[in-house]
Amino acid sequence: MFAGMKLAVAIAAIAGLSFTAVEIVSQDEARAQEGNPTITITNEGTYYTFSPAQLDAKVGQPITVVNNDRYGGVHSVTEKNRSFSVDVPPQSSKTLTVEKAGNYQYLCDWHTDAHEPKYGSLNVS
Ligand SMILES: [Cu+2]
Repeated sequence: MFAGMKLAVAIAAIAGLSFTAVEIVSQDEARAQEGNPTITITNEGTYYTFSPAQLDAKVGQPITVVNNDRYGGVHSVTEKNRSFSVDVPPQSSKTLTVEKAGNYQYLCDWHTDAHEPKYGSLNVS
């Protein structure tokens, strides 16, 4: 086998392996999100967003709050009447659980007017 051909085979093998690895990670993430309701905070233009804007969860079920703010800000998920609140440092996630059923509106305590929409909705049943 020529050296060039060996290199091509090696590159193809590495590319194949990394493709498989990426595939496994994304399936795990999909499975994690299925069983675990997740609120993701991101930047969209000049505003921050809570995604999804409306989320369903069960009483006592862990809700993951992911802070993907690429500018490195701390954000929170704070219920309008402060029945629950969690601060999430940049590029990390925290778990929130709500122990009482209800339809809650929450905002970010750090930037009350910089999230669009201002309130996210969390329906706990
Ligand atoms: Cu914020």
